[in-house]
Amino acid sequence: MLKNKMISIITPAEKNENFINETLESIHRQTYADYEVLILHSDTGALKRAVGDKYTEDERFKFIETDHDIKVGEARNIGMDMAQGDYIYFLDSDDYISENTLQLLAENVGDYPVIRAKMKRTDFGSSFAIIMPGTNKLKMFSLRKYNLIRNHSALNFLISKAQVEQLGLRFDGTVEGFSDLTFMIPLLESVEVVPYVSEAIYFRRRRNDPINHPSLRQLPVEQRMQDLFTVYNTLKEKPLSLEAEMFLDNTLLNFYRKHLVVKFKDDSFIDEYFDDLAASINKINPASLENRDRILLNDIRAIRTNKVGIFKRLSNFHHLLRDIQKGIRSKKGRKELIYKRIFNRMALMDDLVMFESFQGKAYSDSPKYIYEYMLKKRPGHKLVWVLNKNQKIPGDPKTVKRFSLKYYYYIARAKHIVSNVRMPNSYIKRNGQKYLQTWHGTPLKRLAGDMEAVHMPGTNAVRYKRNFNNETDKWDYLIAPNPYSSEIFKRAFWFNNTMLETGYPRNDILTNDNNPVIIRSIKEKLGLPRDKKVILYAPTWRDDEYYKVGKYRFTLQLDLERLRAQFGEEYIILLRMHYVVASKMDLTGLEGFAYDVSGYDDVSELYLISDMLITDYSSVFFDYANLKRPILFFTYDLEKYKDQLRGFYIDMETELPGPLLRDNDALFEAVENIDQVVADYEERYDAFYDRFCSWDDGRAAEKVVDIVFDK
Ligand code: C2G
Repeated sequence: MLKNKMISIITPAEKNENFINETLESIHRQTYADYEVLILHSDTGALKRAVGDKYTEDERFKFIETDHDIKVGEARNIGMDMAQGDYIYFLDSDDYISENTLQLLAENVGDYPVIRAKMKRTDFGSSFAIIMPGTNKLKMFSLRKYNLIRNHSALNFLISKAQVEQLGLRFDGTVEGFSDLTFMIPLLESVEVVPYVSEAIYFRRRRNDPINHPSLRQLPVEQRMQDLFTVYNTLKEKPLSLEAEMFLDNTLLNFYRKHLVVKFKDDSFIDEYFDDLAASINKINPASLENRDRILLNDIRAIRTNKVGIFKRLSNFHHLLRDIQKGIRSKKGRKELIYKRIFNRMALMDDLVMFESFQGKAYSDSPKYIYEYMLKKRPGHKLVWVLNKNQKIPGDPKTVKRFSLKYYYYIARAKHIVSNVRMPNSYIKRNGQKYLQTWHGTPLKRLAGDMEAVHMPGTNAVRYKRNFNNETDKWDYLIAPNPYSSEIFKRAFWFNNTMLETGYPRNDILTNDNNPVIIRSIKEKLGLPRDKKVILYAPTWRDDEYYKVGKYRFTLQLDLERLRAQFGEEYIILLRMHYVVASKMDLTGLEGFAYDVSGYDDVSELYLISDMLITDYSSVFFDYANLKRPILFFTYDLEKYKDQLRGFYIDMETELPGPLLRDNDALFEAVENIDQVVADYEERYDAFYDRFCSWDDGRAAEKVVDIVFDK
């Protein structure tokens, strides 16, 4: 019986070369063998080479060459034209199905023209799931059958080819989003019931790159809106059942409430799209508006009577209400409300510059050096610092705590903002405002857009990248410390504003102040002995070791007792934890040898006074190399860090200016024989220096200020 049911699986593959192997593998593993797979791609030669013999030698897998710029709907139409099966099944080339999905569909379809099975969302990287045997009972959908078009998609329906041909079903090949509706609505209109089998599972991969490789749902709202209007208007031209109409109307109204209302904050968006919106809203069946709330109905009335002015006022008023509702819930919310509604409407102050380093945790990094240069060379500016501790700093500027009301006041009014990390998501970049992002290190670990998975608490890859991209869109200037970073930043931050290829202002002192007098004065400030050499231990943080969001754990693997026993006569050690690490160190018994300098503001000054650096995957070594002093890499968790957490841009084994040391024994041996290590790594160090330090000439702050602040 099953023999007669050949299934044509239609799989458009454009731009999914990275994922398709798992898709094909899941087809290959099916317990049901009577199928063909139509794989559509613009370069089938390359695709075949990429997927390998297993599929190219199996004649059920058919590779069909298409134009490169056709949309998924059009590719599926081409697939349907070529399909030879009794049934059609759409499988996207970044998704996969469990082993018995086709079999269950084929066994249960009976004489029904269409059957549907279960969808599950899965994260990038998840593998095949084991499905527990279930009851295998069919559920029947009749009036509610339209609700089976989850996410507006034709996926995981097994559809009789005869039915498709008889109805002349096509996808709308002109749109990216919602194209399945032109296929699905007439199909479901033509059947009384749709059986549903919950054991046959289709896994939808949650895409992790909404900026460069968005899934259809991740496309910009403007585009999805236009697509929805096109499809909605086309479908509404023909007579429809009330249920189908209500399903379509709901789709439109939900999209309006979820996405358009947010966009309508901006009056110019209303001006641009009001007419298109009105054209579709006017087609809504009155039955779909029953039992809707007043706010929505008022909006709809204004749209239907074509009153743009009233609609704008309503929209502004609703946003004000929403802001107030959101704002009054918390102290921070109230401040943000005042920020958005009051401070942001006051004029920008042209002479005001706001500085921030590591979220107000320190007076440090490039913002500090840009500030100090401006203090000296650019009088006439009002300079404000974000500092969470009460501390006195040169120039005695106004200081504000991050997230205080004054902080919001200044981020609203400052003409210039200088920061080395991201601003809060609530920061609204104003017209005329200039945002100089200094960033805080040459990247070794993969950054933002280049990250595959995100292992930090409280977020996921999609949200992380979206938020990050919203932030980088606000940057007018970004400092690159070297050509290597410039290239990576452009890509990983999606950055195409002004790249300041100047080197790092924070490294100016490594050139200008590398002398005994300054070194002695810093040591005195820290209360360090003068007669001992200094080792600086400055590791980075681990994405997956934390107490809570933003507070990370660090377990010291360095054997301090042994270090003192072996090297205490000659050296002292400074322990410098990353600024997100919240663990406190207990150095009892190690007084006079180990010093916790994690709270010291400026790590650049610590570089100056150290004779040797021990680090791991922290960007500190790129800066430290300016001093041409020895660097050791204590990388006891290299595999985990590299493969599971982040991935690196450079080859740690061959490109670093010092040795990788996996345990305390190896580390101690290197410290013992440091002169030999230096000699062994001389050539690599020179190459490293040329590649990463050649822009740092002691004048970076000056160059940055000259470009960003008119003389
Ligand atoms: N830092 C420090 N002490 C440490 C580690 C880091 O003061 N023990 C400071 C240094 O200025 C360093 C910066 O924080 O350059 C960034 O630290 P990384 O360890 O490199 O980690 P991260 O904050 O994740 O930034 O492009 C750079 C990356 O974004 C890395």
